[in-house]
This record gives sequence, structure tokens and C-alpha cells, in this order.
Amino acid sequence: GFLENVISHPTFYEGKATVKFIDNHPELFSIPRKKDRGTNTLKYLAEVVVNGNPDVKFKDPNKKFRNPKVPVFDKYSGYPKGTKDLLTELGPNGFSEWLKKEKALHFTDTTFRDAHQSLLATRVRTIDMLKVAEAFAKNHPEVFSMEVWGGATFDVCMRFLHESPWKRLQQIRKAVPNILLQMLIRGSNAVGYTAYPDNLIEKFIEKSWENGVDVFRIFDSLNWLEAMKVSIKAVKERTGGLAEGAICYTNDILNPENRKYTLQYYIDLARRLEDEGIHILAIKDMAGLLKPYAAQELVHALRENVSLPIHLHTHDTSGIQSATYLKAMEAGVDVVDVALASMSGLTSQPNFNSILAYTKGTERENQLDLDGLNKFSNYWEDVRELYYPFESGLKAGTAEVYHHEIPGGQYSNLRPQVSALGLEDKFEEVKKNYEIVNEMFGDIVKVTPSSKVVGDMAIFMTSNNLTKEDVLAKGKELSFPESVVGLFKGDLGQPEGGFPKELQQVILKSAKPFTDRPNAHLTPIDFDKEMAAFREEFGDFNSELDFLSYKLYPKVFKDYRAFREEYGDPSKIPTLAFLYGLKPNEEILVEIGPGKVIIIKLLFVSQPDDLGMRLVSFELNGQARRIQVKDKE
Ligand code: 3PY
Ligand code: ZN
Repeated sequence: GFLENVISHPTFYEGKATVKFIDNHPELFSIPRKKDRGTNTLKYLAEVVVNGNPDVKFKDPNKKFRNPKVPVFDKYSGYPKGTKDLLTELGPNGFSEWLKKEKALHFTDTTFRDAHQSLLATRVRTIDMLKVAEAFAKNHPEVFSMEVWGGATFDVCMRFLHESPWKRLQQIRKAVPNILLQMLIRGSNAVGYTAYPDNLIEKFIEKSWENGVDVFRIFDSLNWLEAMKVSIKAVKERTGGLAEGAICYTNDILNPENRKYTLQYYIDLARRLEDEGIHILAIKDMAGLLKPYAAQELVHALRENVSLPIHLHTHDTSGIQSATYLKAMEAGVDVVDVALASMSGLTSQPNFNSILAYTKGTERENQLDLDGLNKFSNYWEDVRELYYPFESGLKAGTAEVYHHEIPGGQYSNLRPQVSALGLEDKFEEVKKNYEIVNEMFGDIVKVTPSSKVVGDMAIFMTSNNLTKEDVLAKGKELSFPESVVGLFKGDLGQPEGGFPKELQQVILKSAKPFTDRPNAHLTPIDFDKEMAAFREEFGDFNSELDFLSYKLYPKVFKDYRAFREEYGDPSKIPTLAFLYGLKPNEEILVEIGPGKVIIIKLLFVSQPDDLGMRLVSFELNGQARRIQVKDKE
């Protein structure tokens, strides 16, 4: 124990310890936290059995699940070489040259990130990814990249899954050493909803690379290049990874009434990104607005005007984006983003399996094995069922997206957000208002975080029964959502063509907007000083990575830590038990440490006593254990 350590320390033992002794030897005084992971796990399960997982808003008691089957692979073989090995060999510039010369159409698999962000509100847990990651990497090394991190996953990992996003990244990296791992980063908003100090962005990028990210897809939610420069530079100077600069596609280049987001606008933006030294150009069609013939024109024009490989991203909300990929493929796009069949379509990416199939026998054929991919799709089909409460409810493709322009990643979150406010009957109106708000804001690029502001304003107008005219007429008395005020102040940067002046005055009242970089108004982080304070406050959650999580999401991090203090690390609890608890006599295996598995069986739950306490009885490795839980009903 710690007392023996202190007593047997030579300084102390020889009677030379002064009051300084404690300061000089903090290692002797950090009392190791009791790591009874078995009890922590029981506490969590008991809580869910009695009160449910607060993130699960409804449960279907008759729901049946299948056991997801991991496709067969060779556990003992090494990994076949893939794009990660190629990047190591060629370096980022050489890699970019290689990609440009490739004949085959390449594929980024978004199943681990955007697909579930867009279909299941980002709720897929690390455990369900890790079960297939090694199999996938060994069986399909021809995949260009796997998008596995960034976007909303960072926040949701901590907030709802109580997992460390960094640990997720490290574990995926370990299981996938051969294929490029990709993340989405929102420029100076990193993986958050607001601007952060430049040196936080730089450190975040450096650490993301060190922990496994190879491809950084960098965008700005208003297509404002100024906000992307720090990230691009950081990737180039502090990592050996690929800087992929994205132009966010909005409106429609074939629409004659569109004077702002024209073909020329995108060409100019792409050229300016090329001047920043990016390695790959991304077209980020976050809402799925890029129609087939527009894609043909856009990809063609970009190939004429920049000499970078082109990576196309879309969402299949309209239902026709496989045609967009076909036209883009014909026009020479290098890589497209797809999701495994069962995790594709609608607000997610187009269907990997089917699009691969249409390259077969053409000059852009990719050697990827279709039957093998189909097995992985089957695995995900069964996993997806586990997360049924998070489905968005969209049943078929919709051409409404050309009006509301809601990004796929936002769509699956908007509905629950609207329901939580008691507005579920007004979802149609919210979508209509989303379109109206976009017009009021001067037709802006809508992608996180700007899309969230438009959503907040649409919900605000819906719940207060306000029209566009009302907002302008009564605006001085209205107190607008904080995010709306922030946007008009310049917190997210500057939109193309500036903000509409009249509305800006109404929203800001007497506050003055700024037009330079929001980051310029933020104090840089003093890492040494703040890190020390952080260690002081958070005890054993004290790594540099924890510190970054804290700086990006202070409140979420605090809650995450409080949860972990109480229940330990829940990431190894199987998903069904994590979300829905256990039924009496149900038994699960939990791997609480490397190779350390415990067997938990729920026996019974008592009636509540006078104070509302219930006793939950388990067997843990055959031994009876009881946990008391307050019934919150
Ligand atoms: C995100 O920023 O999370 C997105 O997926 C944007 O499309
Ligand atoms: Zn997306």
C-alpha cells in the first residue's frame, strides 16, 4: 500500500523528510483507485435493469435479435499490405501522385463513422466495430480508406457511450494497421460546434495523427478558407498524413437562379485549396444535393483546373446518388465514399457493394471482392438491429432534400431533437422552416456547425409560431437562440457574400459583429499551466489526450468522468445489455481486461422498499452479488 511506500522511501526512512517531501514525491501519494471492474459493471447493469438507459427513449419488448456473425478470417496470418503501407513508403506527396494515376475507382468505407452518424445518430459502439475490424482489414486490404473518426463521433462517444474517443481510435488502429484511417475535421471548429484557439487545433491534429489518423478531411462550415488554413498547415507540418481539403457542395450548379454557388465558385475554391498545398481535393456533398449531371460537370471542371486527386462524398437522401457516382466515375473521380450495403442508403452513403459491382468489367474495375463484402454487410445488418431506437424513421429516398438541404448527418439527429421539444407533429414545419431560414440567412453553406444554427433557428420559429416577416418585425424583442446570435456575430466565420444586413441588426441588437477569424479573438492555451491545473482537478483522468477532450468539450468531459468514476469503463459490455439491460436468467460475458472475462447472470430484481430502493441480484463468475438501486419511477 501507499503507506509502506512512503515509510520505506530512503528520505523518509532516514528521517530527512520535510514538508517539501510531499511536493517532491507526488508519485508516492497518488493512491491507486480501487479498480473493481466487476462491481462497476454490475452497478451499471443494475441501474439499466431498474431505470433503463436514459439514452433509449423507447423499447420494443417483442423485438428479436440475431447474433451478428463475423466473417471468417485468418487470425494468425499477418496483414496484407494496403494503402497505409503505401503512404509510409511514398510519403504524402508521392501518395497523392500515385492516386492520380490509378485507373481503378477507389472506395472509402464510412461504415465506422458517417454511415452510423447519419442512420443511427452516431450511436454505434466501439465493441461492435472492433469485432470485425481485423477481419475486414485482412480480407479487404484494397479498400482505399476507412472513415472511422471525427465529425460527431468524438462528442457522442463521451456523451452517450461513456467511451474515450481516443481509445476507440487506438484500438481501431491496432486492428487495422494496413488501411488508411480517415477522420472528418471541421477546420477551426475541430470536432466541436465552435471555434477553438489555433494552438488547440494544432495539438489536436498532431495527437490525432499519433494515435492513428492518416487522412484528415478538412472543411469549413461556411466554405471559408481562412478557417481551414491552420488545420491544413498543421497536417502538413506536424504529421505524415494526408491533408484532404474539402469544398462543401450546396445549392445546384445547374440551377440558373443560383448566382452564388456556381461552377466557377467551386473551381475558385478548389484552386485556392490547391494553393494551400493539400494532397487530395474532396467534394463534400453533405446533404446529397449533387445531381448526376452536375457531378459530371463539376468533376470534369475540377480535373481541368486543379491537378489533385478528387475524392467525392455524398449522402443518398434523394435515393439517386449512385447515378451521381456513375457520372463522377466517368468524369474521372478518383475515390468515392460508400457504406457497406446494410449501412448504406437514405441519409447515409451510397451502397458500397452495389457500386463496386457496377465497376466490374469496366475500365475502372476495382479488384475488391464483392462476395466478401457482402458477408460484412450481413454482419452490420444484424448489428444495426441492436440500435433500432436510434433509426431516423425515413423510409424512402426523398426529393424534398432539394428544398430543405438538410445534411444527412443532421437529419437523423433533428427528428429526436424536435421530438424532445414536444414538436414531433411539427416535423414537416421544421423542415419547411429550415428552408426558409436558409433563405433568410442569405443562402449559406449548411454543414456542422452552420447547419445546427439553421436547425436551431427553424425549431425556434416553429415552436414560437414565427414567420420570416414576424422575425424582422418583432425581432428586437425576440431573444434568439445563442447559436444564431453567435453566427451573426462572426463566431463561425464569414459566409460567401456576407450576412444579410437587416437581419443581422435585428439579431445582434447593439452587439458589433467581427469579420476577421473568430480564432483571433481566443486566447491561446498555455499547455503547461493548464495541464497542471487539469491534473490537479481530475486526479487519474490526467493524460494529455484527456486534457484535449476536456478543452474541446468541458462539460461533456466532466460528465463523462463522473460516469466513469461511478461505473467504470462500460465499453466492453455487449451492446444489448448496455442499451436494454438484462432479463432474469440472462447471462453475458464481459471482457474486463485483456483476456480477462467475467460471466454475469441476472437472477432477480426485488420490489422497491419504502424508500424506493430495489435489490438487483446477480451471479458474477458463479458468486452471488447484490446491488441496491434507487427506482426513479
Ligand atoms: C460532421 O461535421 O459531423 C459531418 O458529418 C458534416 O457533414
Ligand atoms: Zn457526410
